[in-house]
Amino acid sequence: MARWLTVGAAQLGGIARAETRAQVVDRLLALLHQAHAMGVELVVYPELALTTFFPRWFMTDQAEIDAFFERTMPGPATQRLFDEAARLKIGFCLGYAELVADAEGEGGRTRRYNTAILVDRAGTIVGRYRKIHLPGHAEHEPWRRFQHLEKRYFDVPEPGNEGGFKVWRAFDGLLGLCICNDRRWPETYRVMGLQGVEMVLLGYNTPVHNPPAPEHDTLSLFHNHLSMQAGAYQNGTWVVGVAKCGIEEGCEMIGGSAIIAPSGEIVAQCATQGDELAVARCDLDRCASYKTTTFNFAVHRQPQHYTLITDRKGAVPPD
Ligand code: ING
Repeated sequence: MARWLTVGAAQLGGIARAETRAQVVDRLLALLHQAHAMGVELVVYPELALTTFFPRWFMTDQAEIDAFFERTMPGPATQRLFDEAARLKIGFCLGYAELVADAEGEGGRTRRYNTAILVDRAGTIVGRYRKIHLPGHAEHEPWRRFQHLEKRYFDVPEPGNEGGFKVWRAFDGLLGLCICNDRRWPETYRVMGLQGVEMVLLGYNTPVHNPPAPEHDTLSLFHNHLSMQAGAYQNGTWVVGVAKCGIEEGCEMIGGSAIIAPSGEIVAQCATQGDELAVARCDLDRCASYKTTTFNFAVHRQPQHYTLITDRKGAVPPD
């Protein structure tokens, strides 16, 4: 018995600041058509796939910042992506900057999220995730070769109906979403693992150079795969990680988009730094081999010994 899902990792090369949404959507559609030619049923696009990675710049004019955000999804620029995907009966995952006026559950305040959606093969949004682990910093730090101001431009969602690592029944399986820095934190996968996740979809924009820790730069691709492969294996789930990469406005970002099996093995990978589709036929039933044995959570976990994980934020060494 197998539950096959043919997945396409739709990697993007750099998006120039001046590139219009229409030009970007043309690139997304080109990858969608490649996917259709290969029998792909689900296409995964990167984080913030509609614009350049704008948190690399310090901006103070809110109108300039908000130009990078979407107020509706689908919106004027993305409607044709939804229409074509539905026509071809291909689902997709798309990362974008989401501006929510009078957000419910947020006391009516305007909120700005780093968001990803899951769209089914009929073109319906069946899942939405707002990035929880926002890396970087909130104030201008001119010592850096480039900024990483996600903590300035995005809000962390409140826990509740919209906030959190969720898993949805879709594509005849259990699919979850996360975004970029989330993939480095084991809690991300485990919270979804505790909901039975069979495939985690994520996009990332990861500079090769990390200003606070340049000694990590040569390991950036290794850390990328290490994090996703560990998350996959330790939770018996597929992981699809898709890069926005290459040189984007002078900033070099890693590629390495990969489709990873519940075994932790990379079964497909992009090999360029540009727009490229990597495809794999994924049997969702392969998750059971791990979820019912080594990582049978109900049998083996001992949460009474894990309380520090939720009770404590920063590390506190013994006296
Ligand atoms: N980007 C990076 C990421 O987590 C980063 C930020 C780079 C953190 C290198 C640590 C080291 O992949 C985003 N957008 O989260």
